[in-house]
Amino acid sequence: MRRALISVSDKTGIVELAKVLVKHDVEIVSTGGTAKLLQQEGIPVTGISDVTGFPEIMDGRVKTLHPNIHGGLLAVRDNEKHMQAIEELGIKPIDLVVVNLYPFKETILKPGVTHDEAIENIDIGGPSMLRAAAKNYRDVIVLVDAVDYGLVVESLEKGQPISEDTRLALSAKVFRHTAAYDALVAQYMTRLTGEEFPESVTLTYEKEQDLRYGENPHQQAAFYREPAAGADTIAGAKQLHGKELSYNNINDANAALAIVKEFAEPAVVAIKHTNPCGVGIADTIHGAWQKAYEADPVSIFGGIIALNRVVDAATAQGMSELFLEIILAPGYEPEAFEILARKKNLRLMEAAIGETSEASKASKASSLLGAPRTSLKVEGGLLIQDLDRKVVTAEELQVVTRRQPTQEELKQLLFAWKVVKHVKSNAIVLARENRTVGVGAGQMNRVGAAKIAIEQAGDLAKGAVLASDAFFPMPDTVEAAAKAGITAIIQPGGSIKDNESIEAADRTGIAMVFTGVRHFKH
Ligand code: 93A
Repeated sequence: MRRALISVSDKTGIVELAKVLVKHDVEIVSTGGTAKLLQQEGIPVTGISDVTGFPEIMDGRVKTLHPNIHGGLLAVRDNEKHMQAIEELGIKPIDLVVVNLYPFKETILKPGVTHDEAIENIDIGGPSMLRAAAKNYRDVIVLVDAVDYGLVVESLEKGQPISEDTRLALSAKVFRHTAAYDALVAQYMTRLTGEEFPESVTLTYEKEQDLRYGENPHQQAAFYREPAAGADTIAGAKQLHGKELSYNNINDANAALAIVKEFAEPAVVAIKHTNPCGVGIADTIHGAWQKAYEADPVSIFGGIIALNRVVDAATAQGMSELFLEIILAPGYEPEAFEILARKKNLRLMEAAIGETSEASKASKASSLLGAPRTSLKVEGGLLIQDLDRKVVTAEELQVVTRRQPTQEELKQLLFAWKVVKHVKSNAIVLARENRTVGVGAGQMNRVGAAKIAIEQAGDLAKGAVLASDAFFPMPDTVEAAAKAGITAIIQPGGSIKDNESIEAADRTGIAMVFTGVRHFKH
């Protein structure tokens, strides 16, 4: 390390760092205010103008924006042409950049701040240097955060070079920092234009469309998509026909997609208010449709349907007899499309789901940007978490009752478990013969959700299985299930009163299995 460029607005820790650099014979190049501070501390500094051959002009708007700086930052050290070019022009390599930016955020948060002040605090030269050094991270160490100064101090004191991994981490940190900095500038500027949702204009989202309204007509809304949204996501799905999508449509279709993607076999999901009202699986898509429909012929009215196979004519015919909002499928046979497209408003969508899926390709593309996440906006903040993609297999189940589930019960339990994961908590799903027969969603107590599901199943509750998204705090749900004639239960387990639920199951001949996994969805 021969030469460092230091240009900081926040001067915390800079003198200490500079002293160590000088001790190890590193030349320091610095801008106006920073150079002044270092010189006051008796630290030898080369002024930026001595390097650029230009004075800092226009109140500092142009001080480091010069090839003598950027050449020194961007030259790749083992590229002969690069090194020859800078040498011929008398440009010296810069090995360390320490920059933090004009305090834009602090400025716009100041009471009574003027627009001119805000504008003056948009840093141009600083991000340019940071980004140049971060791009060339193999050759240049870049520090944007005083917390990291110690890395350089330690490296110099111990005579150990900074590893490539650390350089990469420092580079990534810089790009995150400059991206966030620019996002805030973008938000500030956008707000001034009077456009809606400036807070959504972040670096990672692109506006897809304004929506007529939000959840309710008095709420304004818009839809933004991630640039790399996969073809198996609602943002990546294509609308082929029908009325414009609404806010609730998009939300519901998203929920429908998430469930139908759980299944490898032909599956159909009907959604109402983001909860499944009917899910069916079968050997054919038409069979699956019939099961999903029969699951709850009342609630499906106005529903959103997702299918994981190309829609055939028979299925299209069945669906066309109902009022539906959206159909989402990997494709439509021509005749099926013709039948459905007769309905002017029915939204027909294509997404890469199921066998014919582009999903693997799409998810590979998005995996470059990390694991899929989900977020929930709270007032003043954002909660972010991994998408719940946990899958439980038969081998992972722990039978806790005297009676083992039969093969058929086991199959239905695993089916119900896949569905209950997507139902709002407290959630109870009853299933039999490869379809749901009762869904209790979003209740404030678990037994309440069970009662709703049982009531909906009616006579079909007898002989059905039950899935619960979380453990039973007391044995009342098992008792209600037994009374209704339910024969098997799947639940996470883990309550301090598990034994009371197990006893109730044993007493009534129910087979119960624990997953060890909870699927809250709020
Ligand atoms: O006005 S700038 O965008 N133009 C520049 O060329 C430039 N170079 C460095 N701002 C520029 N800087 C910024 O000045 C740095 O990012 C740092 O925040 C600040 C340090 O200035 P000083 O050393 O005069 O306190």
